Amino acid sequence: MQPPVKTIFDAILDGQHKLVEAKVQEALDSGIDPRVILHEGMIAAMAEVGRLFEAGEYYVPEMLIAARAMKAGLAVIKPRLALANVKATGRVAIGTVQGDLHDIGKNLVGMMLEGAGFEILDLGTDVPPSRFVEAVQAGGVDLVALSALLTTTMPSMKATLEALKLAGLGDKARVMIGGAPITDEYARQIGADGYAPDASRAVELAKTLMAK
Ligand code: B1M
Repeated sequence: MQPPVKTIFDAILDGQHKLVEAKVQEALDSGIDPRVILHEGMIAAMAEVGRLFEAGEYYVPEMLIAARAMKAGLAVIKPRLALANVKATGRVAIGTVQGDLHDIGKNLVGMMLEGAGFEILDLGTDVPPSRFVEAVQAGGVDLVALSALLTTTMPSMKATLEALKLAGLGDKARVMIGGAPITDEYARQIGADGYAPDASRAVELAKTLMAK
């Protein structure tokens, strides 16, 4: 790992949000590819936080301050992920499903979609199925994007799909899903229109679904 990227990785692990902000800016200014900073420095650090949590070395407070540091870095890198003057290719209602408070992956997917020209309606975290239904009912939503990070909240995705169908909106908007515990097989099982394992592939998937 290049030294500036390693500094960002370490600063996220330590939860030093001000340092992360400064170091991400410095790395961008020095010409390091934003994708390298994002994947090798920032996303890798969050995976390490998860490993330390599982190993009993980190607890929820450490996860929280690491998440705050990650978000500080994402805010700096966001303009570099977004392309200027791209014509909107569709409107996406995105949210983390009911019971789930993890929003970093969802935010990253939202940012990348925005960068690809999609208009984003961010419904936040812990979003009940009824809120997705309302968003589609209000009109103008082409895609519904559901994120879940907990195995225990995966069923909220199924509940959201069912609620959309029950409201007669099954054909109004396509539904894509993702998040660490989600698989292609699960997407098929619950009848989602597609699954993407990461933010870049979420953009590809969104474009494919829009073209259908
Ligand atoms: Co939590 N947490 N957490 N956590 N947390 C995980 C998810 C966990 C895997 C950690 C572990 O044990 N190793 C574990 C889940 C285990 C499981 O279900 N199998 C876990 C747990 C157990 C919990 C609590 C239950 C802990 C507790 O209270 N005892 C609790 C639950 C709270 C709740 O949601 N109700 C909890 C709480 C928290 C914090 C609040 C402290 C914090 C979240 C802060 C925040 O998000 N604002 C937190 C964090 C930070 C994590 C880890 C460490 C990091 C998550 C993250 O941000 N990753 C995580 C461990 C891990 O993931 N290895 C963990 C970085 C992010 C860029 O990746 O979100 O995976 P990710 O998103 C990726 C892809 O998944 C994909 O693209 C993104 C970019 O490439 N993607 C999509 C995501 N959504 C998508 C949607 C798409 C397409 C792709 O289309 C729509």
